[in-house]
Amino acid sequence: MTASPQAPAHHPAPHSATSRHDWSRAEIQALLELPLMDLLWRAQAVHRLANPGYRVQLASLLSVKTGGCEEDCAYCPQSMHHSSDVAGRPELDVEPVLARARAAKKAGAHRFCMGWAWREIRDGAPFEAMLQMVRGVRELGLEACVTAGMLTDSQAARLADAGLTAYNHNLDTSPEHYDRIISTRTYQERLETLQRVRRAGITLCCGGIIGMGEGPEDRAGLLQVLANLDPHPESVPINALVAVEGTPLEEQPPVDPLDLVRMVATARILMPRSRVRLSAGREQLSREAQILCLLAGADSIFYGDTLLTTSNPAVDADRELLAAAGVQAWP
Ligand code: SAM
Ligand code: DTB
Ligand code: SF4
Repeated sequence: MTASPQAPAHHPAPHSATSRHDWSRAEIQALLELPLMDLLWRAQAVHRLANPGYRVQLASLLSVKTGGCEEDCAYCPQSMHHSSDVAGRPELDVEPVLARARAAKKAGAHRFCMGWAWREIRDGAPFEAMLQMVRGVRELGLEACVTAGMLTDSQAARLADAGLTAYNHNLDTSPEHYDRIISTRTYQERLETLQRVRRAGITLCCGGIIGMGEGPEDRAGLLQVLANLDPHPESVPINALVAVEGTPLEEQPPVDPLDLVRMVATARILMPRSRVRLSAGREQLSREAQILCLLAGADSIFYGDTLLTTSNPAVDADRELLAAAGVQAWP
């Protein structure tokens, strides 16, 4: 199966929410800094047109290959450069991964995301296993997403043929702040990986993290690069840093939940038809702050007790959250 080169955006085109790809950084920073009530109002106007039911997609996440990664991403507990590295966990085989996918489907997930702590995909047995996992997840009727670092054109084509729905590769922060976070891979390399994924006809999941010591102009800068991609990434994960002990960012102060609300709302305005995924950091948010994020236009969450190596709210708590907000899981 080959994915269509022009994969449809998540939401149908609303009449008045046209997609732009020429946002200036100043315009975006002005949105981020609007009085909160005005920002929420604008985000809701866009969101209600694109997703009138405020439906939320549930995505389940599993780390297939954990730790021992060659990159030095300052936020990441899986880098071999940090004392936090959770090395020595065996890589999961195809069957246990598919068992987890079946369980996720039974629990109500709609997308199954699989992570590999790699700098890049290499050809060989682990890649063949990845393709089998993708085929198996698709056969269950779930969307399949992979995040595994950089890849070649031919690897992207083989993933597309296996039926991969989305490839996650984040820009993480602004081009200017990036060098303070990662030294082993350039921003340009990230953009090239995104282009390869697009060329293969796989949808893009691409976003970033707040709470890494960046300024307001960096948050606007990240959103500017994302919003000026044409087409927009179909899925935009917005993460709040989970400050893990043993990483260089372990002492970063927690993000103000309202800053996360502002990021989500601005992403929603800039990318009306994309799925905005409220990702890492939800455990640090109150129920009410999470509901504000849903109101601001987040329409997806990671669902399940763990992210890759850190914890996530319990499934029951998330069911209660959606019920309290009066929104339904998607579809
Ligand atoms: N190795 C692959 C890569 O970097 O492309 C895939 C896995 S990586 C863990 C996926 C994304 O998770 C990162 O790009 C980053 O945005 C996010 N992430 C990792 N650690 C995080 C943390 N401690 N807090 C918030 N987000 C995090
Ligand atoms: C994304 O942007 N966030 C997810 C997913 N894509 C792969 C990962 C969050 C990881 C949080 C830290 C951890 O659990 O290791
Ligand atoms: Fe490796 Fe990905 Fe973690 Fe960076 S974010 S250290 S590439 S696993």
